[in-house]
This record gives sequence, structure tokens and C-alpha cells, in this order.
Amino acid sequence: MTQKRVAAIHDISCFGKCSLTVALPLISATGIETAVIPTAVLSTHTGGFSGYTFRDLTDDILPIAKHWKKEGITVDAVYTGYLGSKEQIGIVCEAIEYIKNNDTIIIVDPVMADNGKLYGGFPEDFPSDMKKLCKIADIITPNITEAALMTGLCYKQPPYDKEYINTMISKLCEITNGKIVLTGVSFKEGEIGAACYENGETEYVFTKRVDALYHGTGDVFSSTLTSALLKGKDLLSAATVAANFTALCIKNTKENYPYMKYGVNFEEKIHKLIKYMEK
Ligand code: PXL
Repeated sequence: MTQKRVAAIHDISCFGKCSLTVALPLISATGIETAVIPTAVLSTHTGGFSGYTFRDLTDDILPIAKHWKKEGITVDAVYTGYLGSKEQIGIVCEAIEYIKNNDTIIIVDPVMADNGKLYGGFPEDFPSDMKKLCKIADIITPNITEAALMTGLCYKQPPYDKEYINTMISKLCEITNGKIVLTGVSFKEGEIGAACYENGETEYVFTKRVDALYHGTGDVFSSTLTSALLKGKDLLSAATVAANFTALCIKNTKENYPYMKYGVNFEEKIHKLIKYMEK
């Protein structure tokens, strides 16, 4: 069996454990090669720090993709996350055309918002443009806020009723023909999980909710979901691995490391991720 390869297209937040500093170690730890196309370099992520530096790498994205094509480099999956600007959405769509072959799966995490709010620095019409990237995806992994912003539904706080989640999923189906893993779903106190939609059916995976919010947990979830899918797991099993690992990291962080904006301590639990992948 040849080694699988992912192209991860996200920013590098130099401090704060999100995007590529999460995707690279986690996907690599599962035995999958992780090639990268950085979209921007920031001194920290944008959630909770002020005065961060921001270097836009828009001009590098297409030349990297074209060079890979010239070299005959192909990937089993493209996994996109935080993009540096609205302009990058179209550029990333074009870059994917250079990188993919017929078997490449395109996983789009439309990273742009959480807890009812767009992340700082994104214009109001960013979610509408992000739909273009979701349209070409085989799998999208929005959280409730991102899904609300893209579908025009109002954002609600958990716990949800089934009708809200079903409506959200059917509206997301108008945006993409891909599978949907909607994160941050909860129908009762004390649980959190994801709704997984494929072939007209929605199934759910839940874990115990740890009462703490940390930065970068969406990246932990989508990175481990990507790994699990490439390791041959079906959508629901992959989401189960991702949900359980993310919950474990949050629990471990809450017990030991209090700073929300410093991200989760996933490093000490990587050995567990490898076990979850083997199950
Ligand atoms: O975790 C998502 C993320 C990634 N990259 C940057 C961010 C955020 C969320 O705020 O600011 C730069």
C-alpha cells in the first residue's frame, strides 16, 4: 500500500495551536504525509490576541500548485481551512484544479466563525463567497455558526431541536453536493457532537460535553476526520474518532492548562489518536 498524501491549505498561526500547527502534527502522526500550502503567516491566531502580524501569501498559492503539477505531484486529499482573504477563495478553487486527480477527495472546513460571530478581519460577505469552495467539496465540516452564516438561518445557542439541524442540513445541501459533517450539534445538556449527512441520511455522533471553550478545536476535529477518512473509515466512524479525540484533548486541557486562547494540549494524547485509528 502506498503512503497517502494530503495537501493542507490553511494559515500558519505561529503561536496558538490552530490551522497548520494542528493539521501537520496530527495528520502526520497517523502515518499520512502532509504537504502544505500556507495561506498566510500570523504571529498568533486572531481569537483573543491583539496586534498580531499578518503576512498574506495569496500570491504564492497558484505558483505552488502549478509547480506541483509540473513535478507530477498528486494528493489523495485536499484539506482546506482558514484562508487569508476573500480573494483566496477563488484562488484556492483554481489551485485545487491543478493539484487533484480523479481520486482526490476535497475536504473543506469553511473556517470563518464561531459562537455566532465571524472571526475578526473577515468581511460580512465572506460566508457567501465561501459557498463557492463548499460547492466543489466532497465533504464540508462547518460548525453551527458557519452553517448559519452560509445558509442564512439564524444562529441559535445549543441545545438544538432536530428541526433546526435538519433544516440547516437541507439548506447546506443546496450549497454542496458533498457529504456534510456539521459540528457543535447538541440536543441536550451535557452532550456535544456532529451530524453526519450522506446519501440522504443524517446520523449523529455525540461525546460528553466538557464545559470549556478552547481555540483550535475545530481544526483538531477536521484534521483527525481527514486522517480517519484517508485511513479508510466511513464518514460516521471517522467523525466518531474525531469527536472522541477532540473531547479527550479538551478534557486534558481543562484539567491541566487553563488558557483558552493557547489552544488544546493535543500533543500528550497523540498516542491515543493512533489507537483510535486502529479500532
Ligand atoms: O482555528 C481557526 C483559526 C485558524 N487560523 C486563524 C484564526 C483562527 C480562528 O480564529 O484566527 C488565523
